[in-house]
Amino acid sequence: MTGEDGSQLWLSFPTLENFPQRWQEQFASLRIAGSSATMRVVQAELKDGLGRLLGSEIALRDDAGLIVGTPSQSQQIASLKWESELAAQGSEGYLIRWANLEGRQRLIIASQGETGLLYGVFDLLRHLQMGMPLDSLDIAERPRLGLRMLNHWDNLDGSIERGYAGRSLWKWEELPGKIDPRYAAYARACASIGINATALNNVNADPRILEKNYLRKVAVLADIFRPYGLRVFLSANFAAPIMVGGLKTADPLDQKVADWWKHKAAEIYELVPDFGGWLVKANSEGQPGPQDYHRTHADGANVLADALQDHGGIVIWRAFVYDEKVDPDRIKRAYKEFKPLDGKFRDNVMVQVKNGPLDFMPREPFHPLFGAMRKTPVMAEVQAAQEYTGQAKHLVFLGTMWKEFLDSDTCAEGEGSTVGKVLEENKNGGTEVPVPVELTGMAAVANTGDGVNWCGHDFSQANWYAFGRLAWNPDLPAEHITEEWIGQTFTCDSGVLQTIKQMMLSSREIYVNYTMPLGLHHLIGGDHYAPMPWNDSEPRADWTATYYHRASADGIGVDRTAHGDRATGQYFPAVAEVFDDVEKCPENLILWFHRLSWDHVMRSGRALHEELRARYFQGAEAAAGLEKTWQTLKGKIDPGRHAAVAKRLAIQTADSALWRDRCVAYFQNIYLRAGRAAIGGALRIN
Ligand code: GCW
Repeated sequence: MTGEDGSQLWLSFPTLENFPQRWQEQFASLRIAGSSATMRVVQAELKDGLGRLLGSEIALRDDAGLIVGTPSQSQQIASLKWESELAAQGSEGYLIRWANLEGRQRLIIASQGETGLLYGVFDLLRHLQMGMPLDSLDIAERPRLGLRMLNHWDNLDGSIERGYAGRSLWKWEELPGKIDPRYAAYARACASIGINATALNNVNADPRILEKNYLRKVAVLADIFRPYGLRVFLSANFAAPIMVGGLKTADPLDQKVADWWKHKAAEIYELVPDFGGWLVKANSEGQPGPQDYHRTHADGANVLADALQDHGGIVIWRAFVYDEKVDPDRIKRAYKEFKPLDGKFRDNVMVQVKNGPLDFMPREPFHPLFGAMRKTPVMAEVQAAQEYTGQAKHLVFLGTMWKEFLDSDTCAEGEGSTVGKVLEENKNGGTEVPVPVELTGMAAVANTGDGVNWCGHDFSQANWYAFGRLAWNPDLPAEHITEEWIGQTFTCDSGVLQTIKQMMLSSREIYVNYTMPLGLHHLIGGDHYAPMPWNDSEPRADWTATYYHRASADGIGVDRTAHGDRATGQYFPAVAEVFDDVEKCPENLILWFHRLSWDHVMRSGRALHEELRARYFQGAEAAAGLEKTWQTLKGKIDPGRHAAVAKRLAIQTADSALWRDRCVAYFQNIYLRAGRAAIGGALRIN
């Protein structure tokens, strides 16, 4: 029971009980080759982490039981001749193995790169803490995706768009002079789960971030993050050449504009030599973009990419667009705009696509652009910030949702082309890309803030954690991730761990049930938190709720099948066929793709209107169940965090009941009106 205020995240390393003496001796001494900034971090983390786990001081000795290094730094490691295996793991991957060196069994952490060593260190610490077997330790790990990135929607004034955990971690007004200890703590937390990139500012970008005085502040953060293998990206406002550059246009085909971006890139690289590149939201929700000049998204991305090319930077261009002119159905628009641009982007452009075609709903089908962009590297964007999933007031573990997404079969190349696999393929079709990262990746909208426990809800930390682990390996089971997180965050006591694990694993489905079951979506209003299924007046139709559910006397849902607006046709045929067929379509997405009558018989045998009602009741009851279950853990979790979580669970119980009552009343009212109309009709016929 440690980390009472949650500030230590999953990194509190409480002393291991009953740790066998022979292991105690094995890990009591350490030898680390190299003295770079990263190696200093490697050493500090091992000394500190092991020291806490073992409850004793760790000595640095030549004849140590644990040896850490790259073959180029350490003769001992070079002598093992693991080069080809290390090459296979890459500079961020590592081996952890036993080896007999100079007459003694030693545990080795080896990598080609120093960041790989750091990742190996955190893996070993996790292993020890989880009480995993040590005799047979033989780990070969490498990240499956090149970019494992957080996107902060943090504004320069310290506020956070869709932030639910306090104000921004970045104290722009204090930088570059004053350094908050949280900066290094943040980089460390990211490194502990393999996150290697961070975009510091909101995609609704204030162009001033590109001005010299801000770049100097950015450079300080980049310097702090670098030893942890964390590279900085910035969100760029497409109209920056006008807004901070004094030009009259931001037309991407204008030479002066191209030159402006080139100069800007050069200026940034002088301050931040390993700058990652620009993340861009363009022609979306009022943001400027190339279409303002009748140019395409590719034209826009390419002018920025050209500016970064010589420096090894990349452009991450978001596909979150939904121009009303493109299609009456919002969910079809991004595909229609981006699919024709496949092959038209520079080699150092990645297109970033949200997991679903709408907007981070509690459940969506995967976005049809996954698997469809054959010649463009596509990066996935998920949202750790719980904008539509309870805003850090509700316990919703998103690992299961992201697994569902990553495991979805796109059928792009026959069965088994899951989103995870599609993300892993390096799509730069044979061309040698002169960028320092593999152009594959996944980003999460960050859920961090400056509150004590970083994420608002103690359980929201698990979403940050799960994102890092899944971006490292999309095949990791959600169960495994929850065990790791609980074990490191709360306790390895198996009874408590299993109880919390069940709460976490069921939480997303519970949330779906009491908010938007059966494929319903966007039943919200302004703040995206409270239920508002009746919401029919917003500045845009596609911001209302009624635009999506279309509930009326004759039924509910939108027909997006081949008989309807043909959204299903954006998927590969094998997938489209399933979604099209009301019998085969997964019931949890049925009202996403189908319009059904209220009497439609569901798989349970119940009529749709009954099923809907039952789901809402089930969901709210299960939410109350989470609260009750947590009460059984009183005394087994430290009191501070137990009370904090209990408080939020009480809010969740109350708000889930509100969701249930409002939605059931609203839909029932429409259904009952339908019933009355039917009776009325029948009477008339008679
Ligand atoms: O989910 C929506 C949010 C906006 C956000 C936008 C986006 C940053 O409501 O706040 O803007 O998505 O992803 O660009």
